Amino acid sequence: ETAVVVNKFRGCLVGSLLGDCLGAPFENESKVAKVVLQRYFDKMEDPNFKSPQKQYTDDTAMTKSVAESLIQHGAFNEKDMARRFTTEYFQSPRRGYGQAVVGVFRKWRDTKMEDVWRPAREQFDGEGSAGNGAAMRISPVGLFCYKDRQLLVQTAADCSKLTHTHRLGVHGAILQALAIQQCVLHGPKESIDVKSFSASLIEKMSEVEPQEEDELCDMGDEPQSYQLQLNSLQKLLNKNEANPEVVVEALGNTVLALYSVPAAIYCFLRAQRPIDFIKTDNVFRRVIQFAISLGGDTDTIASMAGALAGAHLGLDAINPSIMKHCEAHEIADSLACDLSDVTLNP
Ligand code: R7I
Ligand code: MG
Ligand code: MG
Ligand code: MG
Repeated sequence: ETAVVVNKFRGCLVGSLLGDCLGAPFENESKVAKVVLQRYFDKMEDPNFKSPQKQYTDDTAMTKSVAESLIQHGAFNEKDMARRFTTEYFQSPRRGYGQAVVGVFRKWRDTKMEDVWRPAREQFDGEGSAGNGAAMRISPVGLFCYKDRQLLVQTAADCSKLTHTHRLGVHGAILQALAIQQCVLHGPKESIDVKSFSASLIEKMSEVEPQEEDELCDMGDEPQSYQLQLNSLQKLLNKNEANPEVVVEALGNTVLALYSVPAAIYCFLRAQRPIDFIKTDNVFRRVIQFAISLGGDTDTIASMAGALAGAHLGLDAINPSIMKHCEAHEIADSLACDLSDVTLNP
């Protein structure tokens, strides 16, 4: 029981790292050629293939900070987490951070974090960022809070609001954390019932999203934005859709959380079954290869999808040759072990 959960934590953080590292070279390509991608993954799986390691990006840099902070304090600590984001950014600024979020790091540095929440609220003329930067780093929260949904929703919201206060940025992170939780609670060997998995997310998001039109923000905001996206996701599942263009048309593939978190969850769910243009029996590989095939924000969509696949299947399901091609895979694994320790033995 404990061993299973530890394996899932490790699969989740390593899976998130691999999606980021392997997806990063394709970021912002509007279309990724299926043949190129098949060959890329075949090479990565070949134990004799040598190449420089793929570097991780901001997605992993920030995920590491979230994990380290939770491990250190055994709880969410806003100032500590903000300090880690800032230190990490100024040590290694060229990891492909979003254009606006670096403004938050600078304000934290310049104001000595007098009010840790304020810089994020000031983003985009006071609207707050709706980018996927909160969702991309949320898997340690989904793991750490997996036993308590209320705590999970609250912690995901707090963690998001350090940099992203737009409702859609926050809710995207909550949705991804809820999906991580469902993967941890699900038996590793049992196949996922994709309909009940998505129905359960819709049900939970109905408790998170407002019921009525109060003050709506822009960027695709509606009272039940994520529930609407999840309804589209279910329609695609019913059609067993695997054509990247159709998936992108329905769910999006951009840097906005609303148009990338549901896409990542779709990739995870659809790739439980074979996909004709992806030749592999390895489900983890199929998930991230499918995610990258969508193009657009490939590192982030593959990272979020990879975190879900790893949290479902566990570390054992990830090909070690692929892992070795990714920078800092040992660090992700060791953080996952430490995080499982503070989570299971509080
Ligand atoms: O969300 P964020 O941390 O960026 C994460 C993305 C991932 O793909 C990473 O891999 C990395 O490449 O960046 O950073 P933000 O700067 O907060 O948001 C990202 C982008 O989303 C912004 O630069 C804007 O283009 C867009 N965006 C918005 N545009 C208009 N109005 C986010 N919020 C808004 C908004 O409210
Ligand atoms: Mg990135
Ligand atoms: Mg980018
Ligand atoms: Mg990205």
